[in-house]
Amino acid sequence: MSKQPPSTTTSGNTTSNNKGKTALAQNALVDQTATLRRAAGLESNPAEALEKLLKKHSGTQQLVLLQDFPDPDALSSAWAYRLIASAYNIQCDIFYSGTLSHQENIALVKLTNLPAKRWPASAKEAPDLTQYQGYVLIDTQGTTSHLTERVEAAELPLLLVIDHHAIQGKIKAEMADIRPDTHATATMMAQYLQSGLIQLDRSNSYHVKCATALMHGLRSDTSQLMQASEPDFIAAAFLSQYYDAQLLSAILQASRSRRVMDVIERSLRNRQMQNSVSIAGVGYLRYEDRDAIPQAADFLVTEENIHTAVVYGIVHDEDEEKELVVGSLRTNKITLDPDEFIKEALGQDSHGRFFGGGRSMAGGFEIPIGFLSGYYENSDYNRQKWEVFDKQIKQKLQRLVDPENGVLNTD
Ligand SMILES: [Mn+2]
Repeated sequence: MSKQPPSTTTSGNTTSNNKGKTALAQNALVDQTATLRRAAGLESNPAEALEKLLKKHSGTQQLVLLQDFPDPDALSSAWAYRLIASAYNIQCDIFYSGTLSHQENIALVKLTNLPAKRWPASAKEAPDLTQYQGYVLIDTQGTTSHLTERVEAAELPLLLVIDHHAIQGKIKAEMADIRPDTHATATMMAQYLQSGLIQLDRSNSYHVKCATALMHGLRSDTSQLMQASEPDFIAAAFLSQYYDAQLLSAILQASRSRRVMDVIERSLRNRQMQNSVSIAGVGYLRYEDRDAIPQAADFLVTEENIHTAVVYGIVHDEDEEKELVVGSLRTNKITLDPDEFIKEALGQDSHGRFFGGGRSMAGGFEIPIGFLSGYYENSDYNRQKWEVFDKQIKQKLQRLVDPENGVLNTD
């Protein structure tokens, strides 16, 4: 994405370059999606294409990879895929590399017995990759998972991608169903279920739990259905025949931990507001508390006259002695594309990989600290390091928020 010219919104010119560019970018995306779907034989019927793929790979074992810090949409969608695949005699193991840090995710996995496992960093605890004939990406295109490198190194073929994020680049998969215009992967999975690939059964508690998880995933990716569109409502209506409302409410009642509350408090104290955008750096966090960042962003975006919030902090992993800047963006502004905003604000690393991206209304980023990593109790070094990163991220974000040069339409 190139630098945007100065905004022309003040002149009342509604056909500003910004809007033109966005429309162009969207057209390009639609074209790309169409090409991908055509290539995957999805033009007419994704369910048919998936059935063909499953039949072809019947009797095999597959690895299903999720983003490093999977959310309810990813977890539930992977489970639904596993359920469908098992009907075609395919066994799936679901893995992620980070942790489940949001209390609702932990509650979801515990209460439904959701079959996803952590793939730890140490090589000796890693699964034996020779048992799998291929891997599948759900709710990600691989750019948000550190596991893709490992399975690629083991030369496992990528069989299938089911995702609703903006297209992140070329994908070499046997089948790719990527729909950036859909709000949740859970919606896509509900459509696959509805098409009859398997028959859900209300008296089967495993099916009921999976439908409940999907309902949770669908709701959480659509702000409790407030940002849902027609296909999401239809998917929710389908799931409503099978899900357990009491179980869902138990999952939703998981309370915030004290450390999450502390991070929210820091974000409130540190927030800077400009042009209806609230930006807050929250300093250092432990790896397990990383999910406090999106929760703080969820909270800041509820303030009056604020349409977008960005919260970031330095997450340090004591086991691996590595540090990362982790950030989250939340917006209520329909015309703001989080994917475009994050990519434009933060740019790419030396390998040309973006530091993050997004879906509708939300986005996230991760910037490795590399050589500067290392956390020292109460040291000056920690403070200086934080100040440098804090300042640099603010500069980059504020450049876009600035009405003179920004890509944000402030009307
Ligand atoms: Mn999702």
